[in-house]
Amino acid sequence: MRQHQTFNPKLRERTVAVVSAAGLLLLAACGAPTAGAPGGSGATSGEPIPICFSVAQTSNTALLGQDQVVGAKIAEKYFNDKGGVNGRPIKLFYEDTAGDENGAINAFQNCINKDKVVGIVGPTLSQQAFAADKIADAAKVPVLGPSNTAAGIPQIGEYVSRVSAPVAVVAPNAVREALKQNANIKNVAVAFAQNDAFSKSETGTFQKTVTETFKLNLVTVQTFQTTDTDFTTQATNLINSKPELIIISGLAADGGNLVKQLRELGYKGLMIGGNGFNTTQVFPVCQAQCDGLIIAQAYAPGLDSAINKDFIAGYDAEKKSKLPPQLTAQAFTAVQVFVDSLKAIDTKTKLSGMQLADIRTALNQQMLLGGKYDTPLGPISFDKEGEINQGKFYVAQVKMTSGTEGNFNIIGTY
Ligand code: 1QQ
Repeated sequence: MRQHQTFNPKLRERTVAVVSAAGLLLLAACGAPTAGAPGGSGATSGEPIPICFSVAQTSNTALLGQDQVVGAKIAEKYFNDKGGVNGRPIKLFYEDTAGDENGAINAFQNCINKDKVVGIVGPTLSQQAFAADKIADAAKVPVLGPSNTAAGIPQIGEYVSRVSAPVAVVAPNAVREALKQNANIKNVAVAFAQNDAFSKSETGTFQKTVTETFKLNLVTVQTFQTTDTDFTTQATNLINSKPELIIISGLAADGGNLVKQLRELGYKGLMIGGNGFNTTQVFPVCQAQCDGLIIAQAYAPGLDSAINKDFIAGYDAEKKSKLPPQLTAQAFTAVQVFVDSLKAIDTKTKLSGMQLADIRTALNQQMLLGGKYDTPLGPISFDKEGEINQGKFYVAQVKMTSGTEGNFNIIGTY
């Protein structure tokens, strides 16, 4: 029943899991015969395999979380229609984390103890991941971050991985594109949300890219809170520092408002928004003033692969658009990684004969084996710490099409 005991030093302490009450329950529930071919299409039968999808469905952070729920719903239907896990369906438990640390901790506890899931996809924010992931790690429940991009996430614990490439890899590309659009950029101003772990991590990357990689002048660093709505002071200070480029690391609501207020106060130069802007939900916030915003991304709808086309068809059926945003693609990918990994485990040792604790451990180990997953993000794998290996990245520029609607047009591929 135990698998791959020695391949990964991170996992070498693993011992055979004791038979827990939860494990017995799962075992008892899993006895039904299975149908459908591995990886193929077909009917599913038997007790569904429980997976938690735990992101922000309420609070300001739901501007980001709603995109993620869409991706999870598409994945749940798509993979179940294709035969689930070798014939057994999956069932996602949508536990709302809201926007703060306590919300994420409560949601994760529900996933682990109430829903008794094999793994958790979530939470939305790195700020929440640093609080909640260690609870799942201590319970030996694999967590797959769908959107946590701060430095240090996979290092939280051996059960923590992510499909969201880190800011250090993704963010610098936005500065490269800005310099292509204006070769005369010399002075750069930045602003970041100082109460948010991702924003602090991302601004560090941006500031280093500006000063060390491109030897530009960092003329001011302004701070704000993710709860702020009035940015008059920061916007005035940013404009007074006379930058040719302003870079903002915040979340959709606060960041979007800062962009809007900068334009309203007369700033005409280029602007980069970080990963917190990577949702179409930011468009109603900054409206016409979103236009021209440059944003680095880890997904492009144009990727030519069968799985990406299927994903886009699922998105189109749901949202009447062929341009899914990055957070939706990453959410789909996270569910896919769990499904593909569970299939691989089940092919070797039937899940129906395993204890819940052993399935959780095997699922974590399976991801860290270094195998490739063909996803809408392209082919990905994980390193031994659970960090994603991804080959291609993109930079988009916002084109507003009406008052509150717009698109992320891909302008660069890296
Ligand atoms: C993080 C992020 C968020 C902006 C994703 C929604 O990258 O918190 O790490």
